[in-house]
Amino acid sequence: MRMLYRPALLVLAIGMVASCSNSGSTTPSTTPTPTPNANFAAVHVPSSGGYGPSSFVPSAVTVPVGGSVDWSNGDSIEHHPFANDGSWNADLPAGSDATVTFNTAGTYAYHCSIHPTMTGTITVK
Ligand SMILES: [Cu+2]
Repeated sequence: MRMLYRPALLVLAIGMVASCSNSGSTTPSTTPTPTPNANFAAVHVPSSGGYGPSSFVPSAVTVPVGGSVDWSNGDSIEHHPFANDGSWNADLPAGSDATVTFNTAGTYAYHCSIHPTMTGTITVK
């Protein structure tokens, strides 16, 4: 019995040494930093925004040609970003997101078609 017992102890000891050296050489894991996406701009509609000119936050954003703007509606009612020139619009029910991609350079003033006093500007260049 004694001859069988010793090899088992030796295996256990080697295993402990191996796990110690492994943990000692492991580099600490880091949380990946989100890569800023220059092709994307986020606009938030807060609750109780007052439905005025500062209800789209931020009210002015810039994206490159081919970039997108994503509106997120944190309000409890629907909003509807709508280009003043009628070239695009975004359905934005309460609690939802909507994305519009801009493939033509220009400055696009917009408003909420439900609350026309909510205004903003998208610059595409
Ligand atoms: Cu609105």
